[in-house]
Amino acid sequence: MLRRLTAPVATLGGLVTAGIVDRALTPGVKPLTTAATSTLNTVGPIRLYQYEICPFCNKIKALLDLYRVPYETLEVNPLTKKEYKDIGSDYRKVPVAMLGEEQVNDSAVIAKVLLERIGAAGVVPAAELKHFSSPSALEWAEWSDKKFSVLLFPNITRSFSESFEAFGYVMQVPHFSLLDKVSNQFVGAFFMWLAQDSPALLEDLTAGKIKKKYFIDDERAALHAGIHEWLRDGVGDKPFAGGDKPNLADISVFGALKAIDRTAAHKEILAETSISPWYNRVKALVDPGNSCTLRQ
Ligand SMILES: N[C@@H](CCC(=O)N[C@@H](CS)C(=O)NCC(=O)O)C(=O)O
Repeated sequence: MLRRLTAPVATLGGLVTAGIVDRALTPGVKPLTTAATSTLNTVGPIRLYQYEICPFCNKIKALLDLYRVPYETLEVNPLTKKEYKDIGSDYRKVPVAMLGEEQVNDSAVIAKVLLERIGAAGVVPAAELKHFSSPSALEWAEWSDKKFSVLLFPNITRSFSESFEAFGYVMQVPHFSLLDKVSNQFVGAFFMWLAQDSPALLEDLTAGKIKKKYFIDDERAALHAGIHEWLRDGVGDKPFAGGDKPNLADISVFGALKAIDRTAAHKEILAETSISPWYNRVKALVDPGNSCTLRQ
C-alpha cells in the first residue's frame, strides 16, 4: 500500500516565485491546472535533482508534464555535487527523485515508481497506464536510454564553443554562486571539449570515453541513424510510438532531444531529419515545464 504524501505549502508559494526569478530556465511556469491540483495530495511532493541538459532527467520531467503532476527541480552542481549533501546521497548521478522523504535513484526506476503512484492516485486510468508501459514501450524506452541518449553528449561537445554553449545553462541556475557558474561553464566546457578527441587519460573522463564505449565514430551520422531507426521502427506510420497517445518510449526519446534544445545541434537535427512533426506532436501534449512549480 502506498503511503499518502502531502504536498508542502511552500511548493505552492514557489509557483509564483519560480516564474519571477527563473525565466531563464524556460519554459515559463504556468498556473497549476485542475488536473495537477487534484494530484497534489495523492502523488505527493516530488523534487527532482537534475542537470538541465541530462536526457534521463528530461525524460522524467516529460512524464510528469504529460500527466500534469506537480514537481520541483533542484539543479545539481556537476563539479561539486554539493546539493546531495542535504539528502546524504552516496549516489552521484542524476536524476534522483525525492518522493517526500524517500530517495529513488535511476530514471528507469523513478519512472516505474511514479507510474505506480500515478495509477494508485487514479490520475490516469489503469488501462491507459498499461498501454503506456507496454512491452514494446519498455523495449524502446530502454533503447532510448542505452543506445540513443548516449549519442547526444558527443554531439554537443564537438568544439570548445559548442561545449561552452551546452554548459551555458549553468549561468542561469538561481542557487549557483558566481564561482559555481563560471567554474562549471569554463572548466566543464573545456574538459568536455578536450575529451572529444583526447588522449586516453581524458577519454576516461567524458565524451571521448562515451564515443569509445559505444563505438561511435561519426557522432552526427550516428545520431541521424538513431533518429531514422526511431521514426521507421519505433513510431512507424502512427502519430506516436504509442499510437494515438505517447507512451514511455515517446517520452524517453522526446526527453533526450529536449535535453539539448538550447544547442545548435538540436536546431540542425530538427531541420535536417524528418523528426520535427513527431517531436512537435509530443511537445504540444507534454507542454514542457507546465507542471514544474519551483526551479532552483
Ligand atoms: N541509468 C541512469 C543514468 C544516469 C546518468 O548517467 N546520468 C549522468 C548525467 S546525464 C550522470 O549523472 N553522470 C555522472 C556525472 O555527471 O557525474 C539513469 O537512467 O538515471
